[in-house]
Amino acid sequence: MSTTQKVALVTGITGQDGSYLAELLLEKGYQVHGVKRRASSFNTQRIDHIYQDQHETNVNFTLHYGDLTDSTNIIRIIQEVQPDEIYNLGAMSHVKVSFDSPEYVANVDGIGTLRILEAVRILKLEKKTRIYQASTSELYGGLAENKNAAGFYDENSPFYPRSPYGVAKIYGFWITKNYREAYNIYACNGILFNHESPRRGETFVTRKITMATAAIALGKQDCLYLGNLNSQRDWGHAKDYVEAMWRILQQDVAEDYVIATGVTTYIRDFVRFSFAEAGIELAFEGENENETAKIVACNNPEYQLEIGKVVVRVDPQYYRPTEVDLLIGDPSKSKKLGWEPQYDLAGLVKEMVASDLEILKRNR
Ligand code: NAP
Ligand code: F7E
Repeated sequence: MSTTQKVALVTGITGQDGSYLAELLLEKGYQVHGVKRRASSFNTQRIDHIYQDQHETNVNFTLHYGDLTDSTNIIRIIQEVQPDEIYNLGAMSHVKVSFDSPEYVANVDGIGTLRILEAVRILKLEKKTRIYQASTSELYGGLAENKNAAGFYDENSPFYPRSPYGVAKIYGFWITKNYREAYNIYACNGILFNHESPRRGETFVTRKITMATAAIALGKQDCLYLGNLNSQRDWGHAKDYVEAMWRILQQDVAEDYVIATGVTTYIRDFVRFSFAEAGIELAFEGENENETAKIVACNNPEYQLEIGKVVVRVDPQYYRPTEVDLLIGDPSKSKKLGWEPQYDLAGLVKEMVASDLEILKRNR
């Protein structure tokens, strides 16, 4: 290892963002350490390719067993690794599930952040370790009156979280800011709006839709059941967003940044775009629980689909006790980072649908 080689520690490395960030940091010449949870079945699918590549040379990529609910392993790993940068991406990240496990989410997503900050404070490493905290647009809660004059959420917009996930993450946000101010620790919040990819977990709405598009096109699924089609999200690509995380930690002064596209889209329209990507045109009718979408045209001769068949229905079991109706972020400040996303929504949908079609065809 060269003496100038930077060392990064990534919690949540087995997740969507962790896997893209690990690739980016390795490309940039970092030594990357990741924290993975012990599980009874494999949980490293998103990073196996990195592990295998690195196995040949076996120098720059190391995984450590650990959990954000356990201070002892957090302290030990940080002491062993002596990181220049820590990216705290580990979290129970599913908003709907957070209503079922609120205490666990508070422990992992809220107190887990404190454990990282406190370990860095206690250990007094020789290096001035920089910390990135994975904050979220869920902090805003989607209240219309809290948008800025231009109609966006920005770094100064008030927070009003609407789920145990959002409430836990707001603790993570403020404790990060407090450790920066109280102890002069270089710690930043990236307030990231939704970002997706072919590696997105299959129960988040975009991936659920692109997988169902592929499965319905190939005759493997009859119908896609969704919850609230009327909410709106500002969707970017995870590959672009991990680049922003890295840039946030390269600035002279530690600050918080909104990372977003500035464009918002209804869930219903994402469904439309996804099926259109496979050559299937849908028409929606009805409202709320009674809303459905049927096939009105299919211009892909590969797929044997019945025109008029209903392929999307609403199932209220996917509704949330409190919903975030609208998210749209103001990316103005992120321009200071020199950050420009490479993907737009069309490019994102195209890549996700193509990937899911390929996965399902391979497993035919
Ligand atoms: P993800 O795919 O759900 O990944 C979450 C990661 O956290 C996984 O590696 C998971 O491990 C790990 N994890 C869960 N519980 C843990 C625990 N108790 N201790 C240690 N690690 C634990 O999430 P993501 O989409 O990559 O998001 C990364 C981070 O950004 C999260 O903090 C999320 O809340 C935040 N965020 C995401 C978005 C978005 O749109 N994707 C937007 C804003 C903020 P397993 O693989 O073992 O489950
Ligand atoms: O839901 C609606 C749902 O679960 C998006 C996490 O990464 O981004 C993510 O949180 C919208 C909501 O993401 C279904 O009600 C309709 O309005 O894909 P989602 P999320 O809740 O926005 C933020 C920024 C994070 O920080 C989180 O970690 O889609 N929706 N029907 C549905 N959602 C799901 N999951 N499943 C449905 O069937």
